[in-house]
Amino acid sequence: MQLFIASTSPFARKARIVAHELGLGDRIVMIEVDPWTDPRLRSLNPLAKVPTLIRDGGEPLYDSAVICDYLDALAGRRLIPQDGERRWRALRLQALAADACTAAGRLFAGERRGGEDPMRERLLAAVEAALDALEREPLDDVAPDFGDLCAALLPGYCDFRWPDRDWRQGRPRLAAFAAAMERRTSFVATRHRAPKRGL
Ligand SMILES: N[C@@H](CCC(=O)N[C@@H](CS)C(=O)NCC(=O)O)C(=O)O
Repeated sequence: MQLFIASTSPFARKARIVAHELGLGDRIVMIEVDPWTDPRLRSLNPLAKVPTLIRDGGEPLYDSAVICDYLDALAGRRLIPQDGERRWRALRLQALAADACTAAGRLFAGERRGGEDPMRERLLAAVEAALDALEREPLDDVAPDFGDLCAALLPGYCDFRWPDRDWRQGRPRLAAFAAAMERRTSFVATRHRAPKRGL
């Protein structure tokens, strides 16, 4: 299988972390691209977004949550709880972290462009409220499921985009959780970084 990724993308990082946690890393070739310019991506995924998973003998899969669901099924259902309240918790945390990362990405892009961003206050409110919600959430850094893994993506992405902004202030439980998660092999191996030269 091939996974089209970008090193700056929290959605690609989610799929990579899940592959790693499931022990599927060796079966997936990572292809780092710039989704805005890569000539192959739109023919594989009409949205031209990362992550996109090319399966052996199947339609490409896209949207990080769908890719994670597929990988979890391939590995024998180990990370996404299949029923009960734990399932809704995991899917809710996935949705919270994904949309908050989308808001954070738009916020960052607006700051980089400069000038007035009419959406700034709303995006900032979404990121701050999501971090507050994660502070209140009982999160598991010992035997994390899909929801816990996703929850750790937002603090990691904030650290990458705004290394000088202290989201930890007033959020000691989330800070401790994020620190523990960033020590996991799957998180160390997928840490955000600037794109490779030429991308
Ligand atoms: N809902 C998608 C979001 C993926 C996404 O927005 N990826 C960004 C990188 S962080 C991208 O590829 N952007 C290129 C574009 O929007 O054209 C997912 O979860 O996979």
